[in-house]
Amino acid sequence: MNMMNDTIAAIATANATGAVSIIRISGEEAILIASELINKDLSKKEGYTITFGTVQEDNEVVDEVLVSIFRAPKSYTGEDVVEIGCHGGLFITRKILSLCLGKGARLARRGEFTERAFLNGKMDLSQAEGVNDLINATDEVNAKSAMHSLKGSVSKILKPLEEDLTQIISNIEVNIDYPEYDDVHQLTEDEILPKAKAWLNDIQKLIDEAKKAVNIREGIDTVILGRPNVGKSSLLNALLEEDKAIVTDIAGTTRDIVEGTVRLDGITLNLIDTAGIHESNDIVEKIGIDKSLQALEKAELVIVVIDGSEALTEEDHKLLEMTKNKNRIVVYNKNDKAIQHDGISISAINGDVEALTNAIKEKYEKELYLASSDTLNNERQIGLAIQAEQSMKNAIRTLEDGMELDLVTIDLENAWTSLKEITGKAGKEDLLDEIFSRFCLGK
Ligand SMILES: Nc1nc2c(ncn2[C@@H]2O[C@H](COP(=O)(O)OP(=O)(O)OP(=O)(O)O)[C@@H](O)[C@H]2O)c(=O)[nH]1
Ligand SMILES: [Mg+2]
Repeated sequence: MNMMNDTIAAIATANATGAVSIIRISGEEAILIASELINKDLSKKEGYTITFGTVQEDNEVVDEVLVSIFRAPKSYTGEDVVEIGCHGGLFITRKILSLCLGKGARLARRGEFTERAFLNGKMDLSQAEGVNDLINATDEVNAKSAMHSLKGSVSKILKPLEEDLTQIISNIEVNIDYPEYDDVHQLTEDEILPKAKAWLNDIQKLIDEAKKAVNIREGIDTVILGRPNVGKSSLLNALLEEDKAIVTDIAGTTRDIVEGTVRLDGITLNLIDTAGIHESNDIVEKIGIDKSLQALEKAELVIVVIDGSEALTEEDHKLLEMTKNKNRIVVYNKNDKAIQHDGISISAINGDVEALTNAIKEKYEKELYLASSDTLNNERQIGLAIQAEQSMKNAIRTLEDGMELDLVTIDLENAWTSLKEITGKAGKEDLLDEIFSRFCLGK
């Protein structure tokens, strides 16, 4: 906690020219430093006030500024915080920061303001991650889920489970350590086992939902597959609304993999257009086809494109057979000159792909709902939930084997610790460093 006695400063706004910039100072000396900077006594100013002032250096005016004061503990970090709003030129902003440093502030490390907020109990770890996610959110679903976690949704969903566990663990501890207390209920294996199974179920549901939510936010790896010339690249271009892949009427146009990202109402697809699959003797094309097949292996969603203007060929049937156990959507393209087929029919060349995008949205409706509701939010949180799941499985096994209750508590405590670490309450310092180092300076 020693580090926290010093006063830190950083530019809180983007490293770019704008109308205004903000320099943020936090710590015991924040108000003193700002007072010296603008030659005004701010020591009596209350929190949530704004003061106009002039920054001077060697009797020259550097800038006119607005100084916002937040007094501990009612501030972002929980310490005294001053935000100096100056004109947004890079030179001016850096100048004022360096004047603050000259008056005794230390340059903040990346994410140090948020780290202090966490250490001062202003937010838990999942909320701090929410700050980072919100800053980096590129669409509404991401921003919404970041805002949820910023508001403490993660600790909220974990709370009932944690409380239940805490209660049972402490009950067992009392039973073991103070057998003479007969006013405390004596728990038995038979009572704990169904509870442990229910907890395991809760944890697994959390993991499952979170994985789906994270996946949909980060992007579903989607491969566009089909024999040559059916319109795969045309479909990629139609979905991306740009001419990214080369389209010609020559079979075997696409040889390398072409990628692009598309967002459909919050569902992100990482699209891969591939070489048309068929028997080929061309060396380059063969390599391309191998790449297509590798992409197929890894894909979470496969869009199988069929030329709807022709009858299905043997190659189409092979591809349908090859992908039948995959999560797939079959589309009939070229419906502008089509023989009618049952199923999803599109015209990539005319940008008429709504039947497909609707099918995708329908397929991921539940996940999309999860992605914008309260779930665990990232790989770190999910990883800890998986540890808790493992510990809970161990607890169940120990119970079923009829082992002593004190052995069961070890597993239950491990599960509890893992869950607590999600919000950082059982925190490890090195872990904190890693998370906070991902923050932007001044946040
Ligand atoms: N009429 C019609 N023609 C289409 C449509 N989509 C694609 N085409 C035509 O089909 C031909 C092949 O299109 P591509 O998008 O290059 O097909 P591909 O599946 O990527 O082909 P390869 O890369 O060779 O495997 C081109 O001449 C396109 O103009 C469509 O919706 N309607
Ligand atoms: Mg192509």
